[in-house]
Amino acid sequence: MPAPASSHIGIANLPNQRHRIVSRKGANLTVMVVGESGLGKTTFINTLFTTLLREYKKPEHRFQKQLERTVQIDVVRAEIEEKGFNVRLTVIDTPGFGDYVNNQDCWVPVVEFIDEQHHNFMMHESRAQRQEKDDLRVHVCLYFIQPTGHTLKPLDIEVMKQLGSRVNLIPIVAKADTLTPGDLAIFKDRVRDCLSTHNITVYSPSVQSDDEENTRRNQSILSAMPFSVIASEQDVVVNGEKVRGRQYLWGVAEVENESHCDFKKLRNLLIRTHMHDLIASTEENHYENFRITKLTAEGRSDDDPAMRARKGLETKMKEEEEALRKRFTEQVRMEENRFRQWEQRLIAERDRLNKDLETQHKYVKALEEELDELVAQRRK
Ligand SMILES: Nc1nc2c(ncn2[C@@H]2O[C@H](COP(=O)(O)OP(=O)(O)OP(=O)(O)O)[C@@H](O)[C@H]2O)c(=O)[nH]1
Ligand SMILES: [Mg+2]
Repeated sequence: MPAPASSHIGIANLPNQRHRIVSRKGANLTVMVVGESGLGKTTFINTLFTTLLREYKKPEHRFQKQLERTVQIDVVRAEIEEKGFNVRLTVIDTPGFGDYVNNQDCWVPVVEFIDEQHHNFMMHESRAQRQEKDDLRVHVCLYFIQPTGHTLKPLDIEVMKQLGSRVNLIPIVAKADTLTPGDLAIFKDRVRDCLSTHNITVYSPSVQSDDEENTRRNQSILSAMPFSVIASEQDVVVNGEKVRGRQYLWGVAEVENESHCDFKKLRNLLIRTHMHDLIASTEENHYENFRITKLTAEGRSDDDPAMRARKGLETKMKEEEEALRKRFTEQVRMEENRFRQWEQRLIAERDRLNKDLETQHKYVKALEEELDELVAQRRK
């Protein structure tokens, strides 16, 4: 039986989060969904919002008879509030990969989006006058995996490598209702093995609770990774109760039933148990890594005078190089002009000589004719 939507959220349900975020302003959490096309990313977002907010209304453009492919990055927002504690939840839906002969670089726009948010925030931070800014730095990226029953595809491995080094990455087994419980457990094991073989960094929380009960619960949540999910836009009736699920001839696959999938565990992790850690680790690790890499690449490091001196030297060298390049180009241009004039003089000279030759030719021909005539007269 699903719990009432409002009971999931709230200050009372934030046991192991540091209290810094539990301010009057509340918290902003940005979640991104990524993965192959048709794995149920958009359906998952709608399911998440509907199970969080009883009154959730889908954005206008999402009302369609049938879900269409997501064709551009789409931002969906909702504010969850209880007892003065607000979670402003932003979910970024991305177009699915696939259907192309070459999917090699299909992840580039997603990675660019993540980097761009870090970049925008960095620019905003460095301004003297900072106004309230729409901060879309991604706190957690849910990567949807096709429930093939085998293992990860090379494309999944490549994309997750890129994502894992930038954001808190959580792998998700999509459409869990299409695998039997036994096959799902084997598939999860294979995915875990594959992730560790390829050194893919997945989210692992840095918080250690003093409370033994919380630590045990955290461990049990994380051991469910990769989380299996079932998403659905429909309510179905189970034992006279309306629940979110997918109706089959054999029965119902329930979204919020923990023996059917890990949707509830995942939602708890995102909104309740690990929200603060996701936000803090994005700030402290991922954003910081981005900032340092960016500044170092630009040859600037806040506290390194040697780096500053190197940057000055590099700028000077660049200026000198530019001046040299200009001088060289100018010289080449002048030489070219000189050569062209000389070439033109040569052509004129050649034409004059050709004309002379022609005149001489005609003169010789006339003399020959005259000679022939004289010889003929003599014979007569
Ligand atoms: N069996 C099953 N089908 C699902 C599940 N979630 C979504 N679907 C169906 O899968 C189809 C594709 O769902 P979408 O949500 O559009 O998939 P998407 O990942 O957003 O696809 P793109 O926008 O193309 O990337 C729809 O027909 C959904 O009803 C699920 O958990 N199980
Ligand atoms: Mg979609």
